[in-house]
Amino acid sequence: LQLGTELEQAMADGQISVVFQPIIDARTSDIVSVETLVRWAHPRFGAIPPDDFIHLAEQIGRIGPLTDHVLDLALARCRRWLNQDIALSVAVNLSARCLAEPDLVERVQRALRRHGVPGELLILELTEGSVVDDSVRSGTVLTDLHALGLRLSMDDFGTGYSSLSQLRQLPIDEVKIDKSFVLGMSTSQGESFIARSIIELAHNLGLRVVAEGVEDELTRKLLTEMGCDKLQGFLVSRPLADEMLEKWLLART
Ligand code: G
Ligand code: G
Ligand code: MN
Ligand code: NA
Repeated sequence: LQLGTELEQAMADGQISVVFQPIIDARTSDIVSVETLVRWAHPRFGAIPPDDFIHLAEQIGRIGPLTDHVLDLALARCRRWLNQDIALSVAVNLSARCLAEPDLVERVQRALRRHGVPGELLILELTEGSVVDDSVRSGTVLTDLHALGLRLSMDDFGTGYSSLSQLRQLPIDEVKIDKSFVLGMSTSQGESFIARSIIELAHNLGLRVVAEGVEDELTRKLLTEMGCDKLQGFLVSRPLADEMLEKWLLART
């Protein structure tokens, strides 16, 4: 919990940064978006993994400010790409807690305006756990976010409790097949079958599908044949710091 109290100062000091992992169109291999992943370079403890401090931020009620900070960094970059005529969508992860914050929609709207980024270029990644919550499902937060023009993506799909029929009732645009299934695809028929089923069902519901954790060529080939729309994983690229992403983009065009 000591760390938690340092979080605010860490944001002010620039210890909290983001990296971007490219996501490509499965058919054309064009880059279509990047996922923003937060990093904490602690002066004494070194790199602290997000899995550790995000949980902490939630516990001490500071996930809101952290999310705003990440959104701010992501949209600032997005604006700079726009200035260079690169219309790249940027995805930001939202923890379940964020959806319960009454001012979330307003904060997202203000952030888009502040950076002059159209909502169409923002993707918010939600976890399955957050949308099975009754208050989220019965409330208007997802519809209100969607009304800003942004897209909603269901992260880690297949590991939680949501069903595709629930997804149909919510304004969700795409699902991300959890990497635990994708990682096993080249060696296990069972995993491949799960991926195929998710893609078929999602397409029948009019949703796009992203596969994350694509690490090898065989998996890429299988997913593309299954009609998966977008691919993300170490085969395409690791998460990259801003300067490296620009080099990566240049090298591909
Ligand atoms: O690279 P990776 O170790 O970044 O991410 C580990 C986990 O942390 C993933 O589940 C990812 O979704 C989550 N994560 C990364 N960045 C953020 C963020 O900005 N907000 C939230 N809520 N989760 C994040
Ligand atoms: O939960 P979320 O999907 O937001 O987490 C993204 C996480 O997945 C990050 O920690 C990122 O570094 C990791 N990741 C991205 N691509 C790959 C991959 O190809 N293989 C593995 N093992 N992890 C990946
Ligand atoms: Mn994610
Ligand atoms: Na995921």
